[in-house]
Amino acid sequence: MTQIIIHVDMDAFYASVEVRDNPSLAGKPLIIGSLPTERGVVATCSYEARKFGVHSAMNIKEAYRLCPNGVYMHPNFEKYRAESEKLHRIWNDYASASEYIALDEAYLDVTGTAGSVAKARVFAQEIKRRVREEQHLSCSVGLAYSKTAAKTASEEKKPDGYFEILTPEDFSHLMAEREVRAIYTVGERTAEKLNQIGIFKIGEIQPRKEDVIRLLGKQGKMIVDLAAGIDERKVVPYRPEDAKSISREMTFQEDVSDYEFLKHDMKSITRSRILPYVDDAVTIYREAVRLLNQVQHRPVRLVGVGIYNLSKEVYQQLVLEGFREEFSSSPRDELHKELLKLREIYHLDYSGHLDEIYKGETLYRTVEYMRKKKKRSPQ
Ligand code: DCP
Ligand code: MG
Repeated sequence: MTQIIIHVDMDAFYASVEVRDNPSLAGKPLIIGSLPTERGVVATCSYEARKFGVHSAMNIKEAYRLCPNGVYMHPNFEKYRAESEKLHRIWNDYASASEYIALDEAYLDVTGTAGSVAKARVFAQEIKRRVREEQHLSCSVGLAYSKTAAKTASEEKKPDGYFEILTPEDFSHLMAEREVRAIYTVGERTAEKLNQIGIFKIGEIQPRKEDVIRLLGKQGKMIVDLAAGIDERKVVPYRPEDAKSISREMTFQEDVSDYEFLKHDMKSITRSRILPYVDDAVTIYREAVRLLNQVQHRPVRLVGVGIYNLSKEVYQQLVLEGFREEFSSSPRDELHKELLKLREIYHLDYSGHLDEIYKGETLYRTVEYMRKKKKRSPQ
């Protein structure tokens, strides 16, 4: 699987938070939204209320008609927002990137953090356990190869559910008998258009894909893919700091006429290593060089360094002491030393530009220059 994605969705979120904080509500049909005497709608309701047919976005008068013995409450957004932050913190422990969809829902990219489906399964169970033990709430979790499949999976066994969809075939098989509306991006109007050409179920899309594309153009193409379980969308972190990785890469300029280079096969080689606590550029640089030295040297078009699974380290103080012992000089001096070595090799003088290089401003230009220089006078 190229991606391993977990989708988490809290069960009856607002209602569950209220029940947790007021156990006398447990087991009762609870409706969060307006009071029956007011104008308004249902935000959500407990699963007990759902048995009466009450659901989100329903007019409150209609809800009251269906469920006159329910408990009706106003929402407390402050409380749900605070709760949501605590949940995000738990979920974040397992993901390299987290995309929050609503207060109670997120896509977690666990491709790199889990490394295998078996481990991702353990993550999913741990998330459920921690949400239960630490927040006293229940959630439903889906594990899948894509975002769409993960979301579908988390809805499959609600409440307190867990479900996996591991291949596009499993996805399209599961969805075959469902209405086209169940496909992401298919709204009421699109569904109507599909119905007009005789397509009602998801399983009917694939055999008539040309018709669907003719009818809906670009969106049609996407619908055809989604029905077949093809969805390569990435988990997009809501805030940059939620991406616990950082990487920089540099593509070297090459003359188009440099056919010698273009003849080489374009292969990307990745080497990685788990490091104990690091928070300085010099250590990262040295590790990167060590890894670079492990690969066979050949013409290179792009070089990059990435750091994953970053965290805010609580033991920072302790580690900084060790850091000082190890490096008698500052990272800046270390960088200077490295640059002096490069100067020897490339006959380069950048004294006076150290500040700019250190800040990364002229790094690109410097590296490009070094590359050309080396080409002209091979060592
Ligand atoms: N919400 C809302 N209005 C809606 C839908 C939802 O105010 N039309 C709020 C209340 C929900 C929360 O967002 O508690 C999360 O929405 P979900 O769709 O995930 O619904 P629930 O978590 O309440 O229930 P479920 O168990 O179906 O996920
Ligand atoms: Mg929910």
